[in-house]
Amino acid sequence: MHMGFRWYGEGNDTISLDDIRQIPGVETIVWSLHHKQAGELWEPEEIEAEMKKITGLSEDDRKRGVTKTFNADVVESVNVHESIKTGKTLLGMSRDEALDNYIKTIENLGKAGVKVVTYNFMPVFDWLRTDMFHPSPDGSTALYYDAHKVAQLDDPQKLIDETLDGANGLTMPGWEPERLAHLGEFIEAYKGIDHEKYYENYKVFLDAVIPTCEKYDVKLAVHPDDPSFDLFGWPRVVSSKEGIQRVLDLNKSPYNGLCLCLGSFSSRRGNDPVDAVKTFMDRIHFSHVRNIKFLDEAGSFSEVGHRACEGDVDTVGIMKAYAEADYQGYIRPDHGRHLWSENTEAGRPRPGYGLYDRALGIQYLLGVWDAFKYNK
Ligand code: DNO
Repeated sequence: MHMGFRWYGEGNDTISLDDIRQIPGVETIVWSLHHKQAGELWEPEEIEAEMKKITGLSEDDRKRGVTKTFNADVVESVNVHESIKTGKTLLGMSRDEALDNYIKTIENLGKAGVKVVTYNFMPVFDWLRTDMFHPSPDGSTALYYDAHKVAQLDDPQKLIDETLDGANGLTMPGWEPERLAHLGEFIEAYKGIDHEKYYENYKVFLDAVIPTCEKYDVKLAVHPDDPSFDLFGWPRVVSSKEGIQRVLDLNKSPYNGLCLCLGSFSSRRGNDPVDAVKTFMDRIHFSHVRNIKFLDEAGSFSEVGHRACEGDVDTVGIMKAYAEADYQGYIRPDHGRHLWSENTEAGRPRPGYGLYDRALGIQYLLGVWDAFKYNK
């Protein structure tokens, strides 16, 4: 297993590579070209420049005697253009054009040595919460989902505005304001697209992209829908064990795999994360391990620390399953709470992406991993 940490890049993250370097056990920097819009081609020079920053050391580092370096094996994410998800020309781009750019991007990443490319197939936007800095009982703040609030909303625009406001001036992947300015066009395009049609469009995507993944040895890893149920009448199809199985069956290549985020998957009542790890083990290329706590019958939840007893996700069972299978893929903690100096208006990080709780999470996950691994 390779432990990773998501980094948004120099000048775009509140956390430095040097700080991440001091978290014991981190091998992989999970990265992306965050200035790229969905559908854009990633050029070889841009890829190389970013990877060099991640895998190298500065002159100053060397002078201080720093020798620890990272690999840049995992990209999260290359986002999928809405024209691919809907099968229609959108924002001036046809499905074929978007597919060509995706395929060429995979080729360029593979040639540069990237091993795993993460993406999601959620309609219109990425993960959704109703409060980015919700107070927790211990004085920290965390991401929070109020099911009542979402149930009462029929127009997603209000939540989009609130989410962008809550981002603390930092960009959030899948929530690009330029793109979401076209919400009306998306709403039109998704009319009449049910789950069956969405699976069909998904298959077109996989069948187009997977041969290039095989050729350049890049594993494709889909992130479950977050939360794992339909929103605003748009179809979500990576939300349950059956849904995931169906996606894996759409194209049976081992390169069609998962970034199994256990926090997202667990947001749907009845989903069993430990069972999912065991069931899909040979198609899991990357995994996010985190915890949530349900707060009411409607399914509202708050994110909590990574320790199993803090919430409703059995993070011990998850790490046990990975350790017993001697999992060879990548793992990262996800969505830390905001702690200490991060928890002031001035110091706030990108929601869910502070330093301290993810560093604490890594130590917990590695502790559980080591306990099971060495006692096998
Ligand atoms: C949430 C992340 C997601 C994930 C994408 C994958 O914090 O796990 O944004 O990166 O859904 O494309």
